[in-house]
Amino acid sequence: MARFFFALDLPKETKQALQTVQLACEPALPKPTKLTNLHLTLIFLGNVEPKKLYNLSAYANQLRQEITSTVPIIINHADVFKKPKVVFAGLHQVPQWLNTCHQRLLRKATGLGINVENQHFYPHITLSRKVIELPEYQRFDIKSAIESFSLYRSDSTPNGVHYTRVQLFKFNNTNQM
Ligand code: 2AM
Repeated sequence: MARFFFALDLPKETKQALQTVQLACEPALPKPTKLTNLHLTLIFLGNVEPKKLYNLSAYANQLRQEITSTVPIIINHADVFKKPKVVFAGLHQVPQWLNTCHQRLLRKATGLGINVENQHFYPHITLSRKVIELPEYQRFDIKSAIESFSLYRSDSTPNGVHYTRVQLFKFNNTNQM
Protein backbone atom coordinates (compact mmCIF):
# COMPACT_ATOMS: atom_id res chain seq x y z
CA MET A 1 0.00 0.00 0.00
CA ALA A 2 1.36 3.44 -0.91
CA ARG A 3 1.94 5.88 1.91
CA PHE A 4 2.54 9.58 1.60
CA PHE A 5 4.54 12.22 3.41
CA PHE A 6 5.76 15.78 2.99
CA ALA A 7 9.47 16.40 3.46
CA LEU A 8 12.04 19.13 3.01
CA ASP A 9 14.26 18.46 0.02
CA LEU A 10 17.94 18.56 0.89
CA PRO A 11 20.48 19.95 -1.59
CA LYS A 12 22.91 17.45 -3.11
CA GLU A 13 25.87 18.87 -1.18
CA THR A 14 23.97 18.41 2.09
CA LYS A 15 23.19 14.81 1.24
CA GLN A 16 26.84 14.20 0.39
CA ALA A 17 27.95 15.76 3.70
CA LEU A 18 25.45 13.55 5.54
CA GLN A 19 26.78 10.52 3.72
CA THR A 20 30.24 11.38 5.04
CA VAL A 21 28.73 11.43 8.54
CA GLN A 22 27.10 8.04 7.90
CA LEU A 23 30.44 6.57 6.86
CA ALA A 24 32.18 8.03 9.91
CA CYS A 25 29.81 6.36 12.39
CA GLU A 26 31.45 3.81 14.66
CA PRO A 27 30.33 1.07 14.78
CA ALA A 28 29.26 1.06 11.12
CA LEU A 29 25.57 1.77 10.50
CA PRO A 30 23.64 -1.43 9.75
CA LYS A 31 21.02 0.05 7.42
CA PRO A 32 22.19 3.46 6.23
CA THR A 33 19.61 5.56 4.40
CA LYS A 34 20.54 5.72 0.72
CA LEU A 35 21.81 9.12 -0.39
CA THR A 36 18.82 9.67 -2.66
CA ASN A 37 16.42 8.90 0.19
CA LEU A 38 17.83 11.42 2.70
CA HIS A 39 15.14 13.95 3.66
CA LEU A 40 13.64 15.79 6.59
CA THR A 41 10.04 14.73 7.18
CA LEU A 42 7.56 17.57 7.70
CA ILE A 43 4.56 15.36 8.22
CA PHE A 44 3.83 11.68 7.68
CA LEU A 45 0.33 11.04 6.27
CA GLY A 46 0.14 7.30 5.73
CA ASN A 47 -2.43 6.09 3.25
CA VAL A 48 -4.67 8.92 2.04
CA GLU A 49 -7.69 9.07 -0.26
CA PRO A 50 -6.81 10.78 -3.57
CA LYS A 51 -9.30 13.63 -3.08
CA LYS A 52 -7.91 14.53 0.33
CA LEU A 53 -4.38 14.33 -1.03
CA TYR A 54 -5.37 16.64 -3.87
CA ASN A 55 -6.83 19.18 -1.44
CA LEU A 56 -3.83 19.02 0.84
CA SER A 57 -1.48 19.50 -2.13
CA ALA A 58 -3.44 22.57 -3.20
CA TYR A 59 -2.99 23.92 0.32
CA ALA A 60 0.74 23.10 0.24
CA ASN A 61 1.03 25.13 -2.94
CA GLN A 62 -0.47 28.11 -1.13
CA LEU A 63 1.80 27.54 1.86
CA ARG A 64 4.98 27.48 -0.21
CA GLN A 65 4.14 30.95 -1.51
CA GLU A 66 3.39 32.33 1.92
CA ILE A 67 6.66 31.23 3.51
CA THR A 68 8.74 34.14 2.30
CA SER A 69 11.97 33.56 4.18
CA THR A 70 13.59 30.20 4.79
CA VAL A 71 16.72 30.84 6.84
CA PRO A 72 19.18 27.99 6.26
CA ILE A 73 19.09 25.03 8.61
CA ILE A 74 22.20 23.98 10.48
CA ILE A 75 22.55 20.23 10.89
CA ASN A 76 25.11 19.76 13.62
CA HIS A 77 24.85 16.46 15.45
CA ALA A 78 24.08 12.78 15.08
CA ASP A 79 22.18 11.12 17.86
CA VAL A 80 19.87 8.18 18.45
CA PHE A 81 16.21 7.49 19.04
CA LYS A 82 16.66 4.52 21.31
CA LYS A 83 13.23 2.99 20.95
CA PRO A 84 12.93 2.67 17.17
CA LYS A 85 16.74 2.17 17.09
CA VAL A 86 17.34 4.95 14.65
CA VAL A 87 20.42 7.10 14.15
CA PHE A 88 19.52 10.59 12.99
CA ALA A 89 21.10 13.92 12.18
CA GLY A 90 19.59 16.78 14.15
CA LEU A 91 19.39 20.54 13.87
CA HIS A 92 21.23 23.17 15.89
CA GLN A 93 17.87 24.90 16.31
CA VAL A 94 14.50 24.71 14.64
CA PRO A 95 13.77 27.84 12.60
CA GLN A 96 10.30 29.33 12.91
CA TRP A 97 9.48 28.80 9.23
CA LEU A 98 10.06 25.06 9.65
CA ASN A 99 7.70 24.83 12.63
CA THR A 100 5.16 26.88 10.67
CA CYS A 101 5.30 24.47 7.71
CA HIS A 102 4.74 21.50 9.99
CA GLN A 103 1.95 23.08 12.01
CA ARG A 104 0.03 24.35 9.02
CA LEU A 105 0.21 21.07 7.13
CA LEU A 106 -0.84 19.25 10.30
CA ARG A 107 -3.81 21.56 10.87
CA LYS A 108 -4.99 21.30 7.27
CA ALA A 109 -4.53 17.52 7.12
CA THR A 110 -6.49 17.10 10.34
CA GLY A 111 -9.21 19.42 9.03
CA LEU A 112 -9.50 17.28 5.90
CA GLY A 113 -10.06 14.23 8.06
CA ILE A 114 -6.64 12.69 7.46
CA ASN A 115 -5.64 10.63 10.45
CA VAL A 116 -2.25 12.10 11.35
CA GLU A 117 -0.31 11.21 14.47
CA ASN A 118 -0.02 14.42 16.45
CA GLN A 119 3.38 13.76 17.97
CA HIS A 120 5.83 16.41 19.05
CA PHE A 121 7.60 17.67 15.91
CA TYR A 122 11.27 16.80 16.24
CA PRO A 123 12.85 17.64 12.87
CA HIS A 124 15.55 15.13 11.95
CA ILE A 125 17.10 13.26 9.08
CA THR A 126 17.19 9.49 9.52
CA LEU A 127 20.71 8.20 8.82
CA SER A 128 20.11 4.55 9.66
CA ARG A 129 17.45 2.22 10.99
CA LYS A 130 17.75 -1.09 12.82
CA VAL A 131 20.72 0.07 14.83
CA ILE A 132 21.87 -2.61 17.25
CA GLU A 133 24.87 -0.93 18.81
CA LEU A 134 24.51 2.78 19.23
CA PRO A 135 27.27 4.83 17.62
CA GLU A 136 29.10 7.54 19.49
CA TYR A 137 27.54 10.97 19.54
CA GLN A 138 29.01 13.06 16.74
CA ARG A 139 29.21 16.78 16.10
CA PHE A 140 29.63 18.54 12.77
CA ASP A 141 28.40 21.65 11.02
CA ILE A 142 26.36 21.38 7.81
CA LYS A 143 24.68 24.61 6.78
CA SER A 144 21.96 23.98 4.25
CA ALA A 145 19.80 26.38 2.25
CA ILE A 146 16.35 24.90 1.68
CA GLU A 147 14.65 25.71 -1.59
CA SER A 148 11.69 23.36 -1.60
CA PHE A 149 9.62 20.69 0.03
CA SER A 150 7.83 17.85 -1.70
CA LEU A 151 5.02 15.39 -1.40
CA TYR A 152 6.49 11.90 -1.56
CA ARG A 153 4.99 8.50 -2.04
CA SER A 154 6.65 5.70 -0.13
CA ASP A 155 6.55 2.15 -1.46
CA SER A 156 8.01 -0.92 0.16
CA THR A 157 9.87 -3.02 -2.39
CA PRO A 158 11.97 -6.19 -2.03
CA ASN A 159 14.99 -3.89 -2.40
CA GLY A 160 13.93 -1.62 0.43
CA VAL A 161 11.74 1.42 0.70
CA HIS A 162 11.41 3.54 -2.42
CA TYR A 163 10.41 7.20 -2.34
CA THR A 164 8.88 8.85 -5.40
CA ARG A 165 8.33 12.59 -5.57
CA VAL A 166 4.67 13.29 -6.40
CA GLN A 167 4.86 17.09 -6.39
CA LEU A 168 7.52 19.69 -5.67
CA PHE A 169 6.72 22.94 -3.84
CA LYS A 170 9.41 25.57 -4.36
CA PHE A 171 9.61 28.35 -1.80
CA ASN A 172 9.16 31.80 -3.23
CA ASN A 173 11.94 33.66 -1.55
CA THR A 174 14.70 31.44 -0.31
CA ASN A 175 17.38 33.13 1.75
CA GLN A 176 20.81 32.80 0.24
CA MET A 177 23.67 31.61 2.42
P1 2AM B 1 11.68 9.38 9.85
O1 2AM B 1 11.25 10.77 9.48
O2 2AM B 1 11.99 9.20 11.29
O3 2AM B 1 12.81 8.90 8.98
C1 2AM B 1 8.56 8.11 5.23
O4 2AM B 1 8.27 6.91 5.83
C2 2AM B 1 9.08 9.10 6.25
O5 2AM B 1 8.05 9.43 7.19
C3 2AM B 1 10.27 8.58 7.05
O6 2AM B 1 11.21 9.60 7.04
C4 2AM B 1 9.69 8.30 8.41
O7 2AM B 1 10.46 8.40 9.54
C5 2AM B 1 8.54 9.27 8.50
N1 2AM B 1 7.51 8.73 9.39
C6 2AM B 1 6.97 9.38 10.45
N2 2AM B 1 6.03 8.64 11.04
C7 2AM B 1 5.98 7.48 10.38
C8 2AM B 1 5.22 6.27 10.52
N3 2AM B 1 4.28 6.14 11.48
N4 2AM B 1 5.46 5.26 9.66
C9 2AM B 1 6.39 5.39 8.69
N5 2AM B 1 7.13 6.49 8.49
C10 2AM B 1 6.94 7.53 9.32
